[in-house]
Amino acid sequence: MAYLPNKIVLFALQILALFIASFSIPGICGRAVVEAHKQREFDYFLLALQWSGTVCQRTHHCCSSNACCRGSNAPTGFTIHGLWPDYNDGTWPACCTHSDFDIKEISTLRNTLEKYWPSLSCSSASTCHGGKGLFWAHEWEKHGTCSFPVVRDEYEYFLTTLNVYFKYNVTAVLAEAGYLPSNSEKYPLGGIISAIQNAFHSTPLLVCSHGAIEELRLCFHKDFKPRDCVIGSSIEVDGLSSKSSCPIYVSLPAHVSLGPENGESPVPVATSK
Ligand code: U2P
Repeated sequence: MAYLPNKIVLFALQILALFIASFSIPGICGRAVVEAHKQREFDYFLLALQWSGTVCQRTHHCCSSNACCRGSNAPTGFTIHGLWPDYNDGTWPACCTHSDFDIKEISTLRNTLEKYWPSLSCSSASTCHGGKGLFWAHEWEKHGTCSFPVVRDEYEYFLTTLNVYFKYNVTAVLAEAGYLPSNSEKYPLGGIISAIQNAFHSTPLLVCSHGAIEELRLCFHKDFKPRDCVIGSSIEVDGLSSKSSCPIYVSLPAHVSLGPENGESPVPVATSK
C-alpha cells in the first residue's frame, strides 16, 4: 500500500519541476513566451532599426565598443537592432536553442556588421544562459536561435538580416520624402508612416524617446514579403495607437559628434536649421 503515496509524491515533484523550469530562462526574455519545452514556430519577422542620433544622445562617456564614439565615422540614420521572430499575439519566442554565439562564424561579415549593425552602447549585453557578450551575441542567442526553419544558423541569421536591411532602406526612403536628420525640425508622425507605407506597402511600428524617433520596426512574412506590424493582439492600421510612445510631431536627431576615438567626453557640433 506504500506504493500509491510514493507515486503521488513523484507526480507532485514532476509538476513542481515543470513549474520551476518555466521560470528558469534569464531575465532577458521580457514578454517572451517562456516554456519549459520547445517553443512553437514563430509567425513573422520584425526588423528592428535604431535611429543612431537618438540612441547616441544617451552616450555620456566614450568607449571603444560604442559606435557613437567613432567621431565623424559614427553611424547616421538607422542602424540594425535585430531581426526578431515574433508571434501574432504580440509575444515572441526567445533563447530557443543552446547555440552559443561564435564570432568566427561571421568573420567575413564583420566589417559590414561594424558599420550597419554596431553596438551603440558601452555595456556588454546579456546572453541567454546567464553570461554577457557582444550585442551580436545577444541578438543571435535571443532571437536568431528562434528563427528556425527559415534561418538555420548564425551566419545565415546575420547575412539575411543585412540583406533585408539593405533591400528596405528606411533611411533613404525618409530622406527622399524630406525627413532628414535635424536637431531643430519636427516632422509629422503620420507623414513618416505614410512614406514607409508608400514605399513598402506595409505599416511600421515606431518607438520614441522624449519626442524623438528611437526605433522603427518593419514586419515581414516568413518569405520576407512586407506585412503590417502588430501591437499586442491587434493589427496596427495606421501605425498610431494609444500604445504608441510617439507624439504627433517627432524629431530625427542629427548625430552629435562624441569626442574623438580617445575616449573624451561628448563634444556637440553645430547644426544648421
Ligand atoms: O521593446 C523592448 C525590448 O523587447 C524585446 N522585443 C520587443 C518587441 C518584439 O517584437 N520582440 C522583442 O524581442 C527587444 O529586446 P532585445 O532584443 O533588445 O533584447 C526590445 O528591445
